[in-house]
Amino acid sequence: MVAEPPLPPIVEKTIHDIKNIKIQGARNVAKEALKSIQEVVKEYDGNSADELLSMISLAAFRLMNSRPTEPMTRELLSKLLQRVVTLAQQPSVEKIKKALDGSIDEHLKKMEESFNALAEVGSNVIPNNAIIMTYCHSSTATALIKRAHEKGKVKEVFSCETRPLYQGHITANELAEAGVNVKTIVDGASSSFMEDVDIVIVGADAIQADGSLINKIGTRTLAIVAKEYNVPFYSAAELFKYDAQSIFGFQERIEQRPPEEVWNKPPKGVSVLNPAFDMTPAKYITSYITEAGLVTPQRLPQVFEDAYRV
Ligand code: RUB
Repeated sequence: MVAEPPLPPIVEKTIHDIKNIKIQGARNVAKEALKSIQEVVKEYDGNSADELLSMISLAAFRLMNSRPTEPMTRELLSKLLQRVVTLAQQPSVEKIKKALDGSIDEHLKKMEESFNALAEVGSNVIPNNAIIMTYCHSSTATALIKRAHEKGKVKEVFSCETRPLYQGHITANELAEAGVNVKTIVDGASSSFMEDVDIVIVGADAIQADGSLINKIGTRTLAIVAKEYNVPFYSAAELFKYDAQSIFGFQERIEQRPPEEVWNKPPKGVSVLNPAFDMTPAKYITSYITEAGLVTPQRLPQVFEDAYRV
């Protein structure tokens, strides 16, 4: 087997942090992946256009595969790779660096704009004096809850702790720091509190062509419980969460994580399964909250196509 050339240390570190969930949430993964490539571009002090472009391509491919269930990272890095291809005939290293740096800045700026637009739409969806339930840590969901809080609309938030890695603690911390009244509950308690809840808001890792949502394991359970209690269930998702390959019948691959995260030393005869995500069918989702407004699961593929496949 031929050994792959080494990656720049910043890219190695970013991949390591993504795999270990130090960098978590689809949006942060995509953003940090882009930023690490930008740093490589900025720090390149060689004089070979070929060397620079192959280094960036390899880094992008490896980052894309750092976690399997991340279409936003795949989509944004693919766009960057398309830019790399257009620069292949460009002999000037400085011009390539400027073009890639500019292209990454542009992606990061667009991400920020859509994030803000989505937070505004989402804050309008939240009713006055709302009791909200959320799950895991989604920077998108927390952004819109914080925006609604600034408008004085949030009474309290139930934050499910989210086994096995407790990303719900990040959510609770972040919301408490913003002054939101937040209560942490164990995942199994969601149905005990659901009848008090006005609205459930979760994030999204991927949305498939049939409108289904892929998000942290346990999201589907929460959606089923919400339906039982007639509580609207929203997913806050930038359109880039849409898996454009799913229209061709490809199913998003669910990441399987190390069993030790669940039980470090299980007794003999016990095996541990640790899927990172699950799939919530479209019928449980009231609507996606996107930068283009509220989009029902059925309409999402078309809205994505209209926005990004010019
Ligand atoms: C995080 C998770 C989040 C989505 C959306 O899982 O499921 O809901 O990634 O996050 P993990 P965001 O902790 O395993 O990455 O809204 O920040 O993109």
